[in-house]
Amino acid sequence: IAGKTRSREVECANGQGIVHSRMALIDRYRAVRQFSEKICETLEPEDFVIQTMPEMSPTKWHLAHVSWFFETFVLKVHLPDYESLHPQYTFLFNSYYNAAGKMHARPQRGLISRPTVRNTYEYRKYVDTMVLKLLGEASERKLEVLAPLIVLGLNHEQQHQELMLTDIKHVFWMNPLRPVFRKEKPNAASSSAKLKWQNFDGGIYSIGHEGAGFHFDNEGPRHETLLQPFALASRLVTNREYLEFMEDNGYTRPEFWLSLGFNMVKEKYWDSPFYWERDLGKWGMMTLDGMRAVDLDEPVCHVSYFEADAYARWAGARLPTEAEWEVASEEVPVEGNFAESGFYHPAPARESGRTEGLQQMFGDLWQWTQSSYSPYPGYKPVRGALGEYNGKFMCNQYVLRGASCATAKSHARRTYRNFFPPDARWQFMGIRLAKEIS
Ligand code: AVJ
Ligand code: FE
Repeated sequence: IAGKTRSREVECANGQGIVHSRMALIDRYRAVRQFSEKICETLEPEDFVIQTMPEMSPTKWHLAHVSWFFETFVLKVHLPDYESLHPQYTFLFNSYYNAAGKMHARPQRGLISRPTVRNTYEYRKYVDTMVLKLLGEASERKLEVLAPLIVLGLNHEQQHQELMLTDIKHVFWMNPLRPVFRKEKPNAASSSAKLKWQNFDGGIYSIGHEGAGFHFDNEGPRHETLLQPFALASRLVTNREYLEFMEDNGYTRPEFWLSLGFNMVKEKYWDSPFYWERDLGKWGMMTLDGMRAVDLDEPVCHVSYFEADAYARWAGARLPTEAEWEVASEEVPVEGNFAESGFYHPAPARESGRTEGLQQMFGDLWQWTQSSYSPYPGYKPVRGALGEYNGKFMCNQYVLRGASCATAKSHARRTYRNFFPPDARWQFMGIRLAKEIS
C-alpha cells in the first residue's frame, strides 16, 4: 500500500481542503463512521427504534441508511461480486432515491422491530469491512473514481449524525420522563455580548463554491449577484430578546406575521419556541441534558422560519438573504461550538471587547435566511440516482446558513446551504437579523 499512496491527492470534506493519499481516506472513513457510533453510546435499545413524528427517523434507521448509501453507490457499483448481507435492506433503507428502486414508507420507519439494533450494527460492520477492503485493494486509478464517492458518503453520514441528535431530542421530549441524553457541560457565568450592527457595502459579489475541497452540488456554480448596502447583527438573537417579543403579544398580533405563518400559529397553538414549557409561570426548555430553566443569554433556538421572520419584523429588522450572509462571512474563520464539543446546545455570545466582528456565524445554531432554496444559475444535478440528493427538494423550503452545535466541525462551510420547510422547528435553528442601510 505504501508505494501506491505516494502521490495521490484526494478531495476531502475536512474543511481544510485536501486529504492526501489512500491512508488518509481510510483514516477519515474510520473516524466518521466511529463518530456515528460514539453519538449512540448512551442510548438503550428501546431508544433506537421509535419514530415520534413523520419528519424524524429512528436512530436505528439512520445508522442503517448511511450504510445503505455506501452499499448502493460504492459497493454494488465498484466491488466485483459484492453480495448484500440482506437484499431486503435495499428497500428498507433507501430514503428517497427513486432511481435506486422502491422504498419503505417514510412515516412508518418507526414501526419495524427487525432488523434489530444488533442486526443494524452487524450491517454497519459488514459494510465497513467491504469498503475498507475495496479502498485497500483498489488501483490508483480506481481510487480516483472511488474517493469522491467515499467523501460524499462521509459527508452524508455527517448530515445524519446531526439528524440523529435532533431526532433523539424529539424522542426524549415526547417522553414525560424527559430523559437525559448527555450530561451537559454547564454554561459559564451567564452574560451575553451587546448586539452591534456591522455594515457592508453594496455591489456585485460572487457567491457559491468553487475550487478544491468537498461541496454539495447545490453550492454551485459560483456566480455573481448584486447586493444593496446592508447591515448584519453581530450575534444571534437571545432568549431575553425573544421573550420581549412574546411578552409584547408577538404571537397574537397578525401584523408581524406572514399569512401562512399566522395560520400555523393558530393551527398548532404556537406561543413560544419549540421545546419550551411553562411551569408555575417560569419558562423551562428541553435540552439533550433534560429539562432546565430558559437561560436568557443563550441564543433563541428551535424557532421556525415563520417565527424568525415575525420576530425580525417586530424588531424593525429582517432576515438576511443567503448571499448577504455568505458575503458577510468572508473573513470569519470556521470556528465555534460544534458537535465535537459534546455540548449539543447553543452557548451565549461572549463580550469580545472588540467593536467589529461577527460572532456565532458557525456552530451554535443554523440561521434562517429569507432566501428560498432554489437552484443557483446554471445548476445541474448529476445524472443518475445521486442527482436526487439535493436538486429535487428545491421547492417550498428556505435556506439556513452557518452550522449548529450538532454539526461536525469538518462538515461546516461558508457556502453550505442547509434547507428546511418554513414550519420546521426541531433542528437547532436560530435567528440573526439584518437590515437596510443607506
Ligand atoms: C439538508 C438536512 C435537509 O435532512 O434530508 C440527508 C440532509 N440529505 N440525506 C435531509 C440529507 C440526504 C437533508 N437536509
Ligand atoms: Fe440520507
